[in-house]
Amino acid sequence: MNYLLLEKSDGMGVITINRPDAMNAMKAEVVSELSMSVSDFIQDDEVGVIILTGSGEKAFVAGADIKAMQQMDSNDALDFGKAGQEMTLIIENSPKPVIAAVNGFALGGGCEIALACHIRIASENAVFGQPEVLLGIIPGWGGTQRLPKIVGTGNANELIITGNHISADEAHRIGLVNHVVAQDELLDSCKEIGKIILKNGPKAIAISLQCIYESFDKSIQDGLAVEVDAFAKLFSTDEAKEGMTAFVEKRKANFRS
Ligand code: CO8
Repeated sequence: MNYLLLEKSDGMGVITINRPDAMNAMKAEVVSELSMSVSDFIQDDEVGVIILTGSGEKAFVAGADIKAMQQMDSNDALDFGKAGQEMTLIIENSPKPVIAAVNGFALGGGCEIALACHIRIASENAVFGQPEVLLGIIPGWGGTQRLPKIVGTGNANELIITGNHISADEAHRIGLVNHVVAQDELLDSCKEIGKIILKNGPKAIAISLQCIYESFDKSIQDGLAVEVDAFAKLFSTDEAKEGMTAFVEKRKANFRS
């Protein structure tokens, strides 16, 4: 990998986007490396939780690479847009939770990558925004679709059509991030959440995420049908047997021996 740092320990895979001179901006190669690395961690039995962050202390990802986009025509933009959307779908559909450790600017495509993650933790200096309209373009990696679902239509409208930056605290207030922590505690905070998740049943985690995801485009009746079906199927897994037996036997469940 030329633009990513990869690290694996204690059941967690950490991906660091590493283009600090360009505020970790995403050019096509970075998009394809990120898609590949998330996919690899999804396949890796030693990894149960994925953490995604940016290198340095200033930026998570300051967006798609504007210098590369300046050279693109509509066909190039379509390819770049689709590759970035595919990357966000790989993250969002990961059966292993992906936690965004947002350590600075998360602008444009950077904010959209964070939106695709299952949990977002921000450092106090983090800054969020969808400033595409300042460039005469719009969010292209899911911002218009995921942001309103996470922060509500009014907040999404304002962020996208003003292009304003917001602080980590404001992002927390509108529900864009789960927690705000000191910058030097960011990775440890994400790993603490990761450790809690790793104690739980991996199939139950994956299926919970899938049911939540499916709620986006289903009526309440259809969504409940998906949920109860998944709920029932879990009863035939070793995981559910272990979890419920452990409770009855007053011991901790061991899901990942
Ligand atoms: N692309 C390319 N280079 C960047 C980017 C970027 N997005 N952001 C920062 N850089 C570069 C700067 O050009 C600069 O490089 P150099 O030293 O060679 O001039 C270096 O990083 C440091 O940046 P600054 O000097 O600007 O640092 P500041 O601390 O003054 O400012 C900011 C930091 C606020 C992050 C500022 O750099 C900025 O506003 N960056 C652009 C943010 C932005 O507009 N992002 C949205 C981009 S559009 C997008 O993401 C669309 C996603 C969907 C794509 C769909 C494809 C079709």
